[in-house]
Amino acid sequence: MKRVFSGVQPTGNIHIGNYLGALKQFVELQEENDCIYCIVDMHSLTLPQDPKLLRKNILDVAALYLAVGLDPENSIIFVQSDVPGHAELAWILTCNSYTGELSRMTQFKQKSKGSESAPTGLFTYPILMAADILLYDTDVVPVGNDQKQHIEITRDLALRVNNRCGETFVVPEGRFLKAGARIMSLDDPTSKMSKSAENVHSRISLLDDANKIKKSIMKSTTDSEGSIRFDIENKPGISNLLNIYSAFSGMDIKEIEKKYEGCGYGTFKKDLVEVVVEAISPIQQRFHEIRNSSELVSILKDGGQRANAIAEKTMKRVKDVFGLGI
Ligand code: AQP
Repeated sequence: MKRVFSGVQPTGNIHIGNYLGALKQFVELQEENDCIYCIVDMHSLTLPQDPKLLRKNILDVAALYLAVGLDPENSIIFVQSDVPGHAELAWILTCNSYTGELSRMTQFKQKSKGSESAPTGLFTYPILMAADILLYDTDVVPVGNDQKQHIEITRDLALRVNNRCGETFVVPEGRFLKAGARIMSLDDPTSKMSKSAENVHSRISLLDDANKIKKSIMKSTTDSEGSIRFDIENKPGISNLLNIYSAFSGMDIKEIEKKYEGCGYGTFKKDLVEVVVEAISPIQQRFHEIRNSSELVSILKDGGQRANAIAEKTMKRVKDVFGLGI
């Protein structure tokens, strides 16, 4: 049985990219693995947060975890800041990382936009993510394709410490979905769909109602060619919509191209609205039931205790290796 770890930031607007790139895989993996799923609230502090909204968003992500099908009997579901080992290990890893390797992270470059006043936490984000993963002796990390670089730096850090100090960490592997692994923005299909983009029609949030979904899909950027075929280079908008259609319907891209041969973009988009709404309605229904139940907080508390028990063992080992404490 393999140890699986992953997390989602409670920054609101969880979208279909987060679902297809991450949450859906979480559910698939829980039957045959020892899974730990975290709500990474400390990561969200890399950009300013409203404290009240952050609390609400933490519970929203927890309810979404359960609504998509995570089973707290099977998987450990918890909030990152409930386990002190994440911050402790992050500092030890920080001291074993290089500023050069962190400077190469594309997510940092994109989010900091070259500004000197970008928060330092944005720069060291990959180290906290490495700590999250290494703290639980993780074998497999299911994430979206956008996280490839961060998984690489986690592996580099684990190998570096193992080489310097002897076997300390399990070296994890990323698990990236092939089809539709990277869902792109609906208004700019050359950048990834994101929670923080200003335009609400650039994404489909998992909690959007049918009207909003319809508006966003119908408005989505395509091209003037008018034929429905997959071609990322020349037709990134239609290719992204085909990816979304395929991921939610289970149909092959080729099959979908055939089905819509000779049809206009309007017909295809209307059908896509139906496919998406049908797929996410049951998740929304479960979300609303769970979000208001008293069980939610006890599931997170229990998960925090179970996660802490594992983390404390790792931290004891790591502190011994580095000669920390007495
Ligand atoms: N567009 C995407 N396509 C596929 N997977 C995606 N993920 C994010 N965006 C896409 C995957 O979702 C998981 C959780 O993401 P996160 O909460 O850790 O943060 P993120 O990657 O920073 O997500 P966003 O949505 O892009 O938020 P902002 O706008 O705040 O940056 C990860 O596994 C990620 O790969």
